[in-house]
Amino acid sequence: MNKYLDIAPEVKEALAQGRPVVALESTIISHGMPYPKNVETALLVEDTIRKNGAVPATIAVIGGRLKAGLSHEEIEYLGKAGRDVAKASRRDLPALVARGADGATTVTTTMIIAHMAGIQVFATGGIGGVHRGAETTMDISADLEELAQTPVMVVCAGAKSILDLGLTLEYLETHGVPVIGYGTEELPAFYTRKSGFGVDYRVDSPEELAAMFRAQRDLGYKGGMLVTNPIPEEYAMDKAVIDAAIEQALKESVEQGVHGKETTPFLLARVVELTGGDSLESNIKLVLNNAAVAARTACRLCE
Ligand code: PSU
Ligand code: MN
Repeated sequence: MNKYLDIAPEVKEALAQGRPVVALESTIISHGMPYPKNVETALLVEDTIRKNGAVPATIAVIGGRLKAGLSHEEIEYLGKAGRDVAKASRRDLPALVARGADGATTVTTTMIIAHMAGIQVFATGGIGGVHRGAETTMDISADLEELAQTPVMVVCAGAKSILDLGLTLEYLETHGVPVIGYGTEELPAFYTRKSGFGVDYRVDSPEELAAMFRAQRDLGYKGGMLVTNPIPEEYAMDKAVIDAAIEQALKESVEQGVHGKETTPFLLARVVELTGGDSLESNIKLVLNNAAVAARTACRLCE
């Protein structure tokens, strides 16, 4: 085991016994949602994983230790600290570890630490991708590169249209990452069920997802798999409302010169403010929906 890694006792025991475990990220807690909804959601997601037969392992960096499985107190701390906690991507782990610092893990670093711990399935809300205007800014999330090189299944609700979804799919294709639609042929766009872009394969059950992931491992691929699970119909947002909020947030980010790692948290927070919290409720529901699919798939993978 990596000398910087701490696996929570419950997670360690489940892994040793070959029982299902699902990883969860912490940037969604500290940078993706406001306090206290973020903490409530994080705990609710853990409950959902348990109700669906798996053990949750929320991942973060605390005091320079890579943590797979957090206590309620640690989740509360990350939620309360919010954007004061460093958003930790791949490039940040060496500094955080060396300095004994804290970090909220993105999809990228959650995949890295999950894989170190031996966890194969990870549930979140949305992934990072190719940003709109990337042809000049070169802002492409490290999440895509990680999906190309780390063997973890990431279950999400697609990507927000703060990104260029077409270019994000092109990037994933180039890097050999299978994009699966769960019960859909169309890539979901996070708040809405449709994006206008197709996925590579549609699957309709956790069994099928487990079979594809197993085949990917058996083929010796190094990378992971992206499962996109549409938000339940009743919680989906009106496309015109969410598109207008995203356009406004993007416009402000350009005007204010927001760039680098700040871009995504800025856009996420502005969209929540501009939609008066409706988008936050949708966000919570879709994460819970993804947690259930991830947990059921992790169960099938253990059979
Ligand atoms: N997109 C969302 N919600 C999120 C994120 C992205 O809809 O919470 C977070 C995730 O942690 C993701 C990270 O890994 O932002 C991507 O940041 P960047 O675009 O800077 O790579
Ligand atoms: Mn970026």
